[in-house]
Amino acid sequence: MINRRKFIQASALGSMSFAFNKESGCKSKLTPLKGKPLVISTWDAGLRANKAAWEVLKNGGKAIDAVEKGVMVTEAEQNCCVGLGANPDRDGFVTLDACIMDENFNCGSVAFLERIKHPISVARRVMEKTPHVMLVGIGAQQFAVAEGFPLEEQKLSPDAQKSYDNWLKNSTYKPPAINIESKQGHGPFAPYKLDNGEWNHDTIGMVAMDINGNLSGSCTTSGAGFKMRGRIGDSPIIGAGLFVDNEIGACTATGQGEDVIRIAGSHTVVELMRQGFLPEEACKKAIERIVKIKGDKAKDIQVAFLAVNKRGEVGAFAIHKGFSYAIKNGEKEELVKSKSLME
Ligand code: SD4
Repeated sequence: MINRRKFIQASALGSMSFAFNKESGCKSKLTPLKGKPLVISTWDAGLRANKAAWEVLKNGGKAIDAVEKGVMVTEAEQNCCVGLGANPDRDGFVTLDACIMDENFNCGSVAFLERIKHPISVARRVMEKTPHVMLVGIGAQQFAVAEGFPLEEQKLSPDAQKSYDNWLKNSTYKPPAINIESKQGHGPFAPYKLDNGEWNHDTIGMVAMDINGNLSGSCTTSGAGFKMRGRIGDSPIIGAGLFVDNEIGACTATGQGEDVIRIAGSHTVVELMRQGFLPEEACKKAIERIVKIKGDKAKDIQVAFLAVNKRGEVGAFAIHKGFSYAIKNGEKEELVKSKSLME
């Protein structure tokens, strides 16, 4: 346990790019990792998204460009995951949420956006071309169209149609049990295998560090399948689904958005890293906080955090097993199974 005096010391020093090292008991500088870009992202689809991000990073490009280009790959796949081919809400409409944040606390977000293929790019335009952080619904769509994004016809992917038809048989509205591997099935709030053998998930969160050691992040989702119309999760909410503090680190979240919002999840993880916790420890502490709040109900929900600190150390933690993340840097490209509190 970090004591009060040390805690205050750590917080104060944190703002000067120092952090208290809990393990060694001495303060250490969080030296930016320069010259060694890296990208991490949630779930299996992150492997392909990372490749696109890497094309930007390896050529000395900026992290903000990498995280946009990276998740655009997943948005474009349209196979019942993220993007227009995803599971619809319970009224049959696909509604999309996304946000993006750079190394200078600039951020942009869209939510409840319909018929636009790349919500992440609209979020970036909100960041760069408006005085606002967040646009939603029809206003977000109007802005996108004014910015030249084509208005697509909604057409569910075959997987999403199958999934929705199946759900309509009972139309049970039961939000819990998002993304828990042991509750697989072709139903709401549960992942299932796509024809290519990959697990379907409706969100990708990505964080990258570029050659200059600068951090940025992105997060894009169709949200929970068969959600109430108008429901928005954590993914477009800065501080919940994504947070970047370029002096300390960055974090993204996936899983049951309501419970990520409740604790301002990604911001919490970054603040824990500021106190000196390593990324995995910080993610674990945030997960423990959610589990404490949820009590018995924690067995029905999945939440996972994925974080990187300014030194380029990466860590993740989930409530349940089954969460994996993709990592790519100059040396490796792999899918890593996250640790979890529950089996
Ligand atoms: C949400 N956090 O809308 C998203 C869902 C998610 O993998 O992450 N699914 O609550």
